[in-house]
Amino acid sequence: MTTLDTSITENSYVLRHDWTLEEIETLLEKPLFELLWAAQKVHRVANPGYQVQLASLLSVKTGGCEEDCAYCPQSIHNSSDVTGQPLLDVKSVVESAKAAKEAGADRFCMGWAWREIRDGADFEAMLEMVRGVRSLGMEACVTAGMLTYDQATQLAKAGLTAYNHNLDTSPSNYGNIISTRTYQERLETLQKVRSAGISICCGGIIGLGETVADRVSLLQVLANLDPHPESVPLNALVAVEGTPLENSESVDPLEMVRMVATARIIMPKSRVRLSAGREQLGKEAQILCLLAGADSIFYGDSLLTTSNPALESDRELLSQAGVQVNWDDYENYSKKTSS
Ligand code: SAM
Ligand code: DTB
Ligand code: SF4
Repeated sequence: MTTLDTSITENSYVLRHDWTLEEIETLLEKPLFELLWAAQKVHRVANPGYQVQLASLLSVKTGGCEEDCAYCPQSIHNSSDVTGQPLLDVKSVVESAKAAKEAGADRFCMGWAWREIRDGADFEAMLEMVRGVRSLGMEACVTAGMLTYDQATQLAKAGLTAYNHNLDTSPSNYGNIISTRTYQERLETLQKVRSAGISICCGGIIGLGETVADRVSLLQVLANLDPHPESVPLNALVAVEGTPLENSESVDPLEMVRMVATARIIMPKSRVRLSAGREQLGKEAQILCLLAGADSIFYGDSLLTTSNPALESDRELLSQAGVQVNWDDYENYSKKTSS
């Protein structure tokens, strides 16, 4: 029996960091039902009693970004650049986090359309926002581009739970999507975050025109990080007008199901987040993703600059799927406001 067979046929899971491309491709291309069954077995053993975590997103600094990511409406290189948006202040960000908590979110993710963090008033405000979100008893995640080790340490001291920094696609496809930074720079930032003691949120996007081999290669880089990223967001491209990818063919929803299931098997204990592009997936495919081991969604009417399913329709989706969610804050708040 090969290592691959033993990782997924027994009622146990293994944390490995030596996944080969062949092993990952074999999983990704398995007959769908076999893949789903293998992913479910791993998920139930690795994460008994798991709940689906609701994370809300807020764009603190929108648009005007110097990087040239081909998928992103916030890049100055794309004609969709969302300009003229002032930076949000600490009070309004913490208020949004409170509202997200009352709607049922456990985690609050804040985004800055920056190439890198620079020291100064905006960074001090970021630290204050992190402290504010943490004081609500929520997990706090920041995504703001590259940073120095010293900045990572200050974020850790402020109580930051996780830093989101995606690898997006395979090393060999990266240059086709972004030319203003390298894969190596991404990996170095992740290393700084990790050594400061902050957990890593790192994933990618499908639908960028990549091949199956690119997806396999992205998954291999993620799974061979040691330890695995604690959080792995999987996005389906939201094709935004004015970006070079605006006319990309839409992703077959089952491709996302396969990505989620494979990620679950090779990174058994990581939180796999079904991220951007849920509106295009449809209800049934989202439920299949939850079945395949996705254990988080972005919850809230908007992502950073694009829309996301409405809160009410997500509550219905989660209830129809029959998954466990920690609704304590939502229920307490609803009781308080209705009495
Ligand atoms: N500037 C920071 C950075 O790039 O790390 C943070 C913000 S950036 C918007 C966060 C992530 O959102 C990107 O790495 C990418 O994976 C995802 N993203 C951005 N635009 C997207 C789109 N149109 N469709 C799907 N995912 C997208
Ligand atoms: C991630 O992987 N996806 C989220 C979060 N991390 C920051 C962002 C999705 C952005 C989708 C496009 C937009 O709304 O601008
Ligand atoms: Fe800037 Fe991030 Fe958008 Fe790239 S993905 S253009 S780095 S905001």
